[in-house]
Amino acid sequence: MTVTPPSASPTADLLARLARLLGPSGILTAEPDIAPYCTDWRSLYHGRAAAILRPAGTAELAEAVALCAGAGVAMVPQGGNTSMVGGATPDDSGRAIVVCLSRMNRVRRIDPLDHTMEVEAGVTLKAAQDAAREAGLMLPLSISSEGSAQIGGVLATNAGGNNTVRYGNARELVLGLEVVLPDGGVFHGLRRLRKDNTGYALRQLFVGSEGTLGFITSAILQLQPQPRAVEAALCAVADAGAALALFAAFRDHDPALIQAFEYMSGAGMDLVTRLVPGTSLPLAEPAPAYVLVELATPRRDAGLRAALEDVLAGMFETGTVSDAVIAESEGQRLALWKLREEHAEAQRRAGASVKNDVSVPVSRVPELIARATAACAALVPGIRPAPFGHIGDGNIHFNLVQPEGMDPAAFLAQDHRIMDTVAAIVRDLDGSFSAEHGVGRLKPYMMPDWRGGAELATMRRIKDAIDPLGLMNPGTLFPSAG
Ligand code: 2HG
Ligand code: ZN
Repeated sequence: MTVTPPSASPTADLLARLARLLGPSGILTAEPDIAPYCTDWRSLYHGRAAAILRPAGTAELAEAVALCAGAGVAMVPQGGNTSMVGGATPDDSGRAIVVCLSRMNRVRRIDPLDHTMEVEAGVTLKAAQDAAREAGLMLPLSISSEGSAQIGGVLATNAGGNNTVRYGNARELVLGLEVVLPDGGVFHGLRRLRKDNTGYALRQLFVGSEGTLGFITSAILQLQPQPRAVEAALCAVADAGAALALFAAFRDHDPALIQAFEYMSGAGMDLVTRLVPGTSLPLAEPAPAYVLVELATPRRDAGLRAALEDVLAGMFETGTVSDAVIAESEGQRLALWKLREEHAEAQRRAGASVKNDVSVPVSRVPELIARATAACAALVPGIRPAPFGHIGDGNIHFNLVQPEGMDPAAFLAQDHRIMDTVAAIVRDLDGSFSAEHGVGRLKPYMMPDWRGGAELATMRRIKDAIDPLGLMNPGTLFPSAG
């Protein structure tokens, strides 16, 4: 194992050189300007930084990185700052420099024949989706934080989200990448080829690297045809087993139609409708669990509505679905999605929560939810499990909200106990301790146990080869002694 020396503090001379290079809008050094970049969305981590860099382009960034690397200064890439695992928050040493690419926010090109788009890292996912839609195409990546999350962060963390069941994770959408390496060199890989079999697929190293190997500055993304029809329904079910029976029925009918298949517990839905203004349950009564299913197709005359109604009618007959509402307008479809997408926000409003972004084989989700619910209730009396998520791909957010009235800090002090309890069950079910949120600062301690031996050692060797000084996003992904 290589032991990385601690990074250096930026000197006044380095900061002055960076200021000359980037200009007044390219660097922030005043404490109040820096503060928002030093806390994560969940307020779990409160770091410090010597400066925030906001370069205007790749060449500027490359020069700035070379200066920082030459001075041995650590760099923390930060996109929309929506990490669920503290992956973009600097440590509390105050020595690191946070680098944001939000000024690099152009959609450079959309090619309607190639079905590709070239985007800069600072474009929000929502803006990229909108640009694709305006060009008559679709960027099929959808996550709750898409209004703030930026392409650079979305790719660096290999985001998953609601459409993974059909199109895969962010990784599957990346044809080409441009990356500024930790020494300021630039990897020019903005190719838009479906076939390019020329050695290691380097771009895939950076996707999911969580900012530990370099800065993703722009990407070529694979687009899809825009759907000609979309239908969504919210269905009341008894439990995750019934949700999977419904999933199987839609898949039997036509697997190519399923755009999203999301699970929500009754407890999670209750928090949303109570705590998030502008939401209400569009069913006669609350249910133990819900499914939000979306069907979509680019085919003409595909009879999507009939498909949805047929499958639901069959499921009513077997009792798998007890109630359902089909969106009758785009407004209603968005209202159904709001009930799903506000789950994280509702849980934040409910107090402290411990998140377990886990995956298991789809068939084992019911067992995961049943066992983890019982185990956590035994561990912390009054704990409020509110599992939800992407059941169609096996990724459940097994989140637990603190007991009513408990001190949030006292609850969070037990986070490892709770996470380890859930993780033990996930492991028993052949799953993963992080399905889509990554490892960040929250979960490196789990890496030796889960990815130890040759796997972690190989990751370490790759890290050492590309970032030998250990300057990129220190404290994330890798355990300190691993
Ligand atoms: C989602 O699916 C996000 O909404 C956030 O991945 C999940 O709050 C969470 O744990
Ligand atoms: Zn999710």
